[in-house]
Amino acid sequence: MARGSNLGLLKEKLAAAEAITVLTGAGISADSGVPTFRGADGLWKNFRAEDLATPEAFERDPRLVWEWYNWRRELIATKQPNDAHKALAELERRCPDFWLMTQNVDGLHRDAGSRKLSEIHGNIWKVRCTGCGVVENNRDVPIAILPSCSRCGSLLRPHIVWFGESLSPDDLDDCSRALKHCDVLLVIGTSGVVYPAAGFASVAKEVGAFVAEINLDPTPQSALVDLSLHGRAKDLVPLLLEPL
Ligand code: BV8
Ligand code: ZN
Repeated sequence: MARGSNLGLLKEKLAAAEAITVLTGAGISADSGVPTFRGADGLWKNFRAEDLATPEAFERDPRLVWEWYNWRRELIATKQPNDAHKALAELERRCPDFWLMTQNVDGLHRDAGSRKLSEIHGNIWKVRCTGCGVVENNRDVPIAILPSCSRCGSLLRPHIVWFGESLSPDDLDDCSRALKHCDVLLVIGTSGVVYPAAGFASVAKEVGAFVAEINLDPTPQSALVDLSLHGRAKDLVPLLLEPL
């Protein structure tokens, strides 16, 4: 089907939907200048996830891991939400039953005004104490390495879900609820390979939701979804808000 008719169909489905759920990945922030993970210039081309984004890596070399996060903090601090982030914040305002699940840790959805939001892999602007577990906002750029907890003195870590770690039970509950009762699931700018988020489209399909993907390229999820729109998120997502 041509893009025009696909776009029209998706707009009709959104207009008729009572509940809309959205899953985003690094592709939506690529248009703001934040690097993706698996693209040609993706972070995992130059860095090994095992060396930087696992609890074992942090135990082995917390300084190296913090240096990598400081580099990303410096980069993300200069970035702004783009038209796709803003359009999703507007969709939330228009749809009373809305939930946004993001794998991104950059905080740009919140900066754009989204509030009905699960940041399922955490947030780069939060730190967590490895001793007492307290979570605090921290926007220092760069953060002083090695940072320590003001309450108990233990080492602080990024409040980010690394490979091999479980997502928060509250986030999983919120996502499960949003997936199991939505009429439409939009999957935007994710390669769809990291679990559990990679399984979200199947959950929504099983309950009969209409599932649409917006991505530059086909993904492993493309065969499963009802409709794919190919292009930049910042160009396509705002079109969903235009009148039918
Ligand atoms: C867990 C944090 C239970 C770092 C991240 C074998 C089989 C199945 C599963 C597993 C397995 N082995 C291990 C697992 C589990 C593992 C997993 O899924 N591994 C995969 C890789 C095989 N998952 C976990 O460990 C998760 N926890 O399962 O808990 C458990 C516990 C113990 C043991 C087992 C299980 C935890 C996952 C947390 C991962 N944390 N990183 C950080 O950010 O600091 S993952 C990393 O990938 C990022 O967080 C990122 O958000 C996420 C997903 O990537 P994407 O967002 O999709 O980005 P990507 O670059 O891949 O794709 C970008 C897309 O955008 C592309 O499709 C591109 O075409 C598109 N695009 C680009 N530009 C645009 C665009 N689209 C539109 N417009 C554009 N302009
Ligand atoms: Zn502490």
